[in-house]
Amino acid sequence: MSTAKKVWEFKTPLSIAKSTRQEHLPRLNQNCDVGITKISTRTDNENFDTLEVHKSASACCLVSTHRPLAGIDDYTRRNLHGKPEREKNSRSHEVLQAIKLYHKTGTMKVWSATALLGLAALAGASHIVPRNYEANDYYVLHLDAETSPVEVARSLGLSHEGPLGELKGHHIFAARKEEHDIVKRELTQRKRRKRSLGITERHPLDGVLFSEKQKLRKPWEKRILPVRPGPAHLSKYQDVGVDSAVRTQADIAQALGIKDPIFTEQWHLFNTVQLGHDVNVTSLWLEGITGKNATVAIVDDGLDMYSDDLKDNYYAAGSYDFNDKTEEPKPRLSDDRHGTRCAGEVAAGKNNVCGVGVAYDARISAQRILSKLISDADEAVAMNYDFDHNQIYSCSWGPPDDGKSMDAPGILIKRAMLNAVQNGRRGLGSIYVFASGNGAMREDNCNFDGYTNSIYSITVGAIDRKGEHPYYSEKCSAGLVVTYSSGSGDAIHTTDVGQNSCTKDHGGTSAAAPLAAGIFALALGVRPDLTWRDMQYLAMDTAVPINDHDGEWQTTAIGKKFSHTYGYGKIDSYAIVQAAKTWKNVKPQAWFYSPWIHVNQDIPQGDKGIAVGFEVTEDMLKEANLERIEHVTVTMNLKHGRRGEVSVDLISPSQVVSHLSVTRQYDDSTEGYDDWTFMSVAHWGEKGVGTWTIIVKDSAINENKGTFTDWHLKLWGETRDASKAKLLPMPTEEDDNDHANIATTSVPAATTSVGHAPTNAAPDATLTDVPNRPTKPTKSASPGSGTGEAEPAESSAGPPSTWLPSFLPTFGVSAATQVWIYGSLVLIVLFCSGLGVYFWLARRKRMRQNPRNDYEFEMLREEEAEGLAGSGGVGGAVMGEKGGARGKRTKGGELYDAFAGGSDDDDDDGDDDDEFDGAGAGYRDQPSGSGSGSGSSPDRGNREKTRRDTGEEEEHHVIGDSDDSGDEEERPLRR
Ligand SMILES: [Ca+2]
Ligand SMILES: [Ca+2]
Ligand SMILES: [Ca+2]
Repeated sequence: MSTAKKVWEFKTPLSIAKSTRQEHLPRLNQNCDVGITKISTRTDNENFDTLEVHKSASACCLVSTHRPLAGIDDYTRRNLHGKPEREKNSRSHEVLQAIKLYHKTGTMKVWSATALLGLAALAGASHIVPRNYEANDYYVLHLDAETSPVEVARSLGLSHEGPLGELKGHHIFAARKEEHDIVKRELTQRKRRKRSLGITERHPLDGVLFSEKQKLRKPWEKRILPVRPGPAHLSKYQDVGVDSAVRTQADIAQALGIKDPIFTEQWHLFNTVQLGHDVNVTSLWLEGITGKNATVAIVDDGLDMYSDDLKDNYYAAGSYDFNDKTEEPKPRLSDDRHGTRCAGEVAAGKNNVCGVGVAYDARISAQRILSKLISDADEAVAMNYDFDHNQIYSCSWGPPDDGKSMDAPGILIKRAMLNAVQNGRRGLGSIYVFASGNGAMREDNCNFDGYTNSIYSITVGAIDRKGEHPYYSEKCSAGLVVTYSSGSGDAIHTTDVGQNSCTKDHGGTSAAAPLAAGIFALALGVRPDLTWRDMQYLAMDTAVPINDHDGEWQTTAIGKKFSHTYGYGKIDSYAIVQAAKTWKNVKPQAWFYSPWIHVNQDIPQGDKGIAVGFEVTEDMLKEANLERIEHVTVTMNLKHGRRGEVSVDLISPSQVVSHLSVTRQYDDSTEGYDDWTFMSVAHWGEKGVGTWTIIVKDSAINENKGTFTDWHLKLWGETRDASKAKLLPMPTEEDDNDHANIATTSVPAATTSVGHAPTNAAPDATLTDVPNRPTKPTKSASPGSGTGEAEPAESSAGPPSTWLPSFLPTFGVSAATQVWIYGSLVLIVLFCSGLGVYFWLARRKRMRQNPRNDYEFEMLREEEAEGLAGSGGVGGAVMGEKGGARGKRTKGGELYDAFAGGSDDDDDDGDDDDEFDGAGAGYRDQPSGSGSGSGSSPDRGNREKTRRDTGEEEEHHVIGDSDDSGDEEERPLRR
């Protein structure tokens, strides 16, 4: 069908004309190769116009009408024989869109030969123009609302290829191949001229907000079943089912009319051997909940839409092949099997082929992006493809799981993902489901993957048919849930490429993510109005903790169990759908950003670490309109000789611990962390008020050392007042470049060591200081206010003394109290000298373990805490000792009793409270397993590195980026 002739018929007179406002048109391309073979306009009583065109992937189309557009909705697409074609709503939607857009601009011209632009473009995939990277360069430019892409194209000598998918204001341009970035050069020159000549007259280039030269890069890696040494016996699992369960399974199949030949092998749907180890879905099917009216997009290496098991549920209008630029994303390479297998798990039909999908009446579409080199621009379009109808995007791929990559999507893809949650599904938000990764045996961790640690994705890990953690499934603080996949001798049995082919070997976290996506489709089938955040709440709230004996679990502030291995537990289909039925939609999203907290201290090696606290006050959250937390992200910088030796933990005011980063033995990068963002879902539901402490450690004593530069805390959650909700601005490359603009504090460093740490490094804590005026770290923030750089104590050397641990809360101090704070600086000096003695004593005290985390704390005397507070207090918040300070409200009244606060919020903490009277606490890692040796380090994966190495970084140019950073629209709000 890709080259068939199509006829559209409109109940409105149509004209085709050349647009004068091409930004509103999908494509005005001089090189348009669409041929309109015949256009018949018949103006009968009903004013029909008929257009007949050759369909082609590359088209330019301008269509308009003289009349009100209402009638257009009645259009029908007909085939060559005049028969109406089956509606493909996405296509029709696009056609209408284009027409409306053009109509808005108003200009009508008599059509001419050059104006005969194909409707084909509108027909679906048309907005993806084939690219010729051999001969051309491609640029994506983000233009402001006043700027026409045509003018920009003219000004730069480029060819405007059309808008970039669903990203508003973004356009793609082609140019003759050149070594360098010609757009950047022009923009820079324009800027220089403007400045030197004092030009004020507006020029089209002044409307360019962002530009990026596109590069083809390797596709991301599939989360395919890792190959293990030794023979694979995946298909030989032969345990016999329990009789009663086998009978029940047969009864269910009969009741539902399931005759699919491998249904009985599909243990993940109904496990007759390990009872209860399945997704618990059959009762939903019996209720008639089978995924009807839900759509899942499989973003992968294609989908065999000619498989008898998939063809009935295949949704062609929402599908596209971004690798071969055709409308049919079918498998073309010998190993293009992955996407088809994933699709089968979601929605293999109930028929006589293979088995069934978990949502066997759902629709499935496909975006093929993993089979060839691809550009960020194309991936961005794929991630938003038909996003009003594609509800869930199932993604079983990402950066290499080699235990050393640290890579994230490029800026355009990040924008596409934010655009999806803001505008997809008509504003409810697209739901991204990502496989956590298969690198656990190489100590890889999903917080080193910018897709899985995005707050916009639901990260799904794996468990096997016995409910155990398979060796490959990556853990991290960003993992929300797990579900079934390969391990313990079996794998997922699903549809394969071919008309009637099945496989028994689908596995890895690749198989877990689509299963989760299918289950979420069941929930959407019942409640299509769930937002992207509602779905995350439901997944978190209804997941079932498993394997509670393995020591991975901690109780969160809202009484949930969280594990870095299993997230909140395994998905229970029945539970999540039942909860969805009566779920009350949450209020819009809000966020709070701390200023950058400058540390600039050496990271001690061994048992010690640096702990730095930041206190969040009630007022800050009020101002941010943030009621309760969902996600927490930490963006940070550090330098280190071997990144894999570093680990980072975050401790919340409620004492919930997130292992943001872990040590990785294969990660020998020397790049450290460069504005890398880690994420945690462990703090879901917390209020957020109190001290948040970050602890950075280098657990290996050797020649590889490092420095912790700075960090930045962001709390994301639900608004207090929904009427004041805002939309997050699109991310820019400059978002994290404001380090120096913020009022910060320096951190006094104290290191501590905890006695002998159990295998893992024991951490230590240090204290820190706090930044002053945490809100709005804008340039206006006056650095002057605060900061005293306390002397860095830096001690790793001495006798290990325990210090104030990380838990020193910081307190925000009002300007008025600053005066006395300065006075307290003196105390600090005294305090420091007393520390040695204190710790020596303190150390003897047996630290008590926090049952949840095995953290040990020591108390600080109040005087000490006071001293600390004073010191930190400089301008703003003082770091208090966590927990400490409890009763001590000092003069300023500023010390916050973080600990007590936490306990108020959650009863679970109760027993710990007493222990934290002091300020600091030694910090100890968990016993092996979850967090122990951790070190992580971010790098931007090879891809990013390449980008930088080649100087491409420079290709991202924003007019006014450094100098005239005026475009507020582009800057995220910092609150
Ligand atoms: Ca089937
Ligand atoms: Ca990984
Ligand atoms: Ca080291």
